[in-house]
Amino acid sequence: MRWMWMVALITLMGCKSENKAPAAEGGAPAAPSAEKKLSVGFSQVGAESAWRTAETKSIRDEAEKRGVALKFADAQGKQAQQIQALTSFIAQKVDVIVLAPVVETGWEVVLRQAKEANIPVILVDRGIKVSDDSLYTTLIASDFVAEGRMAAEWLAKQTNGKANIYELQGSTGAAPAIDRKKGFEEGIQKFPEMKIVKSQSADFTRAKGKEVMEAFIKSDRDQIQAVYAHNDDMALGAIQALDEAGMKPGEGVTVISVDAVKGAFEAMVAGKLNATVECNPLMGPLVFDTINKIRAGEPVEKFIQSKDQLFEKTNAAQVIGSREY
Ligand code: GYE
Repeated sequence: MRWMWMVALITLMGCKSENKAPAAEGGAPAAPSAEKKLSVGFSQVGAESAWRTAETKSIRDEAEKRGVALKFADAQGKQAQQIQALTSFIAQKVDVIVLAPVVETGWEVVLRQAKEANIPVILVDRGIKVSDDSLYTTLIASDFVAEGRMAAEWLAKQTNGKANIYELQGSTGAAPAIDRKKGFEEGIQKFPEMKIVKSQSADFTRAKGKEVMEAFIKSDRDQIQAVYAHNDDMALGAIQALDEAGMKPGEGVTVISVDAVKGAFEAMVAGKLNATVECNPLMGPLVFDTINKIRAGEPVEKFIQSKDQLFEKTNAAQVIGSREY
């Protein structure tokens, strides 16, 4: 009788062991493999323009599609808030940081902390100035100098190399504002009768674009022949001011800007904006493909450039239907 109990006991132990997870090294059963989600901290400039909103949507949608745990921080245009967000991402030990830096300078300390924590940093849409470029892995952006040059060359052709130009600059200290200005000035250099008469920041927003244009109209109404805006939102604000002053934007005053957002195409179809240089914000897929490469230890270019093209009011109607942002 006792032997029957022994057989039952041994059999029972054998069954239970078959139900256990396969023993890991050293005999302890391995925990069920719950794949750890990739965690990414994304510090965004803010929501100052339609372009910015499109960029945010592209990155958040792609994170969701790929099952990435995205920690999103909107800095309302303040660098201090971006630095605070990065510090928090480091403390939370995210796998990767994605940063759209509001301005070019002031990043060394926090990026050094990220490097010491072995957290790779990907810059999107705007570059930075640092003494050690190992502080970030790559920059995914357009070439803003080339965009400024493209705008200048188009305007020179459109005005036969003669125009009094009023410039609406982007946010002070931001890479696109610095470089779009630089490229535009290079582009008009060989046209002595193309002059930037006044230039002022309108912070990439539609409201400030209208405000600054109203001031230009008040002081220089009869001199204004062309407007160069560093983004479409400011151009649309300027167009509103020119319209209200009866100055016929798109005909009496030539208007060119950058971004190529939907609102710009609508203004071109209405004949009020003459041209816009595309700056593609739909970076989501490329950002996460790049993250995968970095985590797989594959080499990644220091600068991954988005390709841009110019759209004019003459072809806006054929293109507007296919625009994604
Ligand atoms: O042109 C503007 C946004 O950094 C390229 O920022 C981006 C710029 C874009 O506010 O609309």
